[in-house]
Amino acid sequence: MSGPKPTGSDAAAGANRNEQPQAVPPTGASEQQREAARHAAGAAYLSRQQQPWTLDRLKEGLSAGDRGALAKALTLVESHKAEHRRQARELIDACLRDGMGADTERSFRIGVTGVPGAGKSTFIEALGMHWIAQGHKVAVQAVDPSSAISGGSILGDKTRMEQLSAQAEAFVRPSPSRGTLGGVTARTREHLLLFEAAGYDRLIVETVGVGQSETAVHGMVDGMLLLLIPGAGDELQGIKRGIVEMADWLVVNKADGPGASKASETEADYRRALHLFPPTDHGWTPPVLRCSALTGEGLPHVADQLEAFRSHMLEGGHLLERRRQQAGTWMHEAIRDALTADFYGAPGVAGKLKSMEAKVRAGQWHPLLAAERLLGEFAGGGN
Ligand SMILES: Nc1nc2c(ncn2[C@@H]2O[C@H](COP(=O)(O)OP(=O)(O)OP(=O)(O)O)[C@@H](O)[C@H]2O)c(=O)[nH]1
Ligand SMILES: [Mg+2]
Repeated sequence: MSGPKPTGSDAAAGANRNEQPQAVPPTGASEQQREAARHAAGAAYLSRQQQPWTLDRLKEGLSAGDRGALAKALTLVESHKAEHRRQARELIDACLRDGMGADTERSFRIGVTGVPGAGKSTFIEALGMHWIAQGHKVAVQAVDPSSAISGGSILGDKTRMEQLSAQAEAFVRPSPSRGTLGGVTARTREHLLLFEAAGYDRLIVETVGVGQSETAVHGMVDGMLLLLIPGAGDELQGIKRGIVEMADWLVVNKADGPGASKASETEADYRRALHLFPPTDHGWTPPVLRCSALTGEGLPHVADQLEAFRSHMLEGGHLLERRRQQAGTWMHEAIRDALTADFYGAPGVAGKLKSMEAKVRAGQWHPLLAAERLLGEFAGGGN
C-alpha cells in the first residue's frame, strides 16, 4: 500500500493495516471493527485524493466519512442528467452491497415538521448538538434558508444552523429548493442512504408545510416529530388532523419567557385531544412534550423520548417492518415514475399528446377515451 503509514488513532486499524482496506464490515462486525475499517479506508482514500472522481473513489470517500465525497455524491443524486442518476444508483447499490448501508440498529431517521417559524431549524440545531455530545454523527436535510417564506437575514441565520454546521460530526444539507413538497425532494430518500453510507447514524429531515410534505417524509423516516407553537389551536397552526395522527411525538416549542404558561396550556390541550385518537398499531403512545429550542430547556427530555420510541419500535420489530414497508412503497413509486417518464417521452405519444389534449379540452373527445388511445399507442410501441 502506498498510502501514508497509519499512526495514532489508526493503530486501531489492527489487522487491516497491511491489507487493502475493506469497506465497512457488514452487519455482525463490532462498532470498533467498523471504526477501524473506516480509519484504514480513510488513510488510503486521503493518499489518492488528488485523482479525479470515479464511482469507486466516491464510494471509498463515503466509507472514509469524507465530506467532499458525500457532497459530490449528493449532487450526483440531485442531477437531472440521466447518466448522473444512473451513476448515483450504481453508487448507492455498491455501498449497500458492501455493507455500508445502515440497518435499524445502526441508524435512526426522524422527520421534524411544523408551520413556518415554529422553530424547526433552531430545534434541529439544539437536538443535533445534544446527539453529538452523546457521540453520534448527525446529518440534516434542511429547508433552504434562502426560501421566500423565511427569507431575510435574521431568520436566514437560524436556518443555516451555523453552530451545528461547524461541527465535524455534523453534516447539514440545505434542500435545493422548497419546491412543492416543503423542502422534501424526490431525492431525499437517496440522500438518507448516502448519509448513512458516510457513517451518520442520526438523520433529521426538516420539512415545512401542512400536508403533502409530511406524508412524503413519513414514508422515509422512522419517526415524525411535530413541532407546535404555544397558544394556537390546530386550525390556527394550519395543522390538519391527519398530520397530528402521523406524529410520533408532539413538542410544544418556545416554552420560555412570556410564552411559557401558554406552552403548558397548549401541551395540556393536545394531551386531551390525543385521547380521542385511535391507538397506533405498534403500541406507542405519542407523548406531548414541551421545550425551548432557544434555551435548551426540556430538550434532553425530548431526546429521551426519541430514544424511548426507538427502543420500543426496535424491540417489537416494528422499526424493521416500517422500513420494509417503506422500501416496498419506494419500489412502486419508482416504477410509476419511470413508466410516466417513458410514456411522456415516447415519440409516438409525444406527437399526439398535444392535439389529443386540445380535442379533449374542446369537448370533441372523452378524456378516458383519449387516455386509452394514447396508452394504446404507448403499449403498441408507438415510439
Ligand atoms: N422564544 C423562542 N424563540 C424561538 C424558539 N425556537 C425558535 N425560535 C425563534 O423563532 C424564529 C423561527 O425559528 P426557525 O428555527 O427558523 O423556525 P423554522 O420552523 O425552522 O422556520 P422555517 O424553516 O422558515 O419554516 C427564530 O427567530 C427563532 O429564534 C424558542 O424555543 N423560543
Ligand atoms: Mg427552518
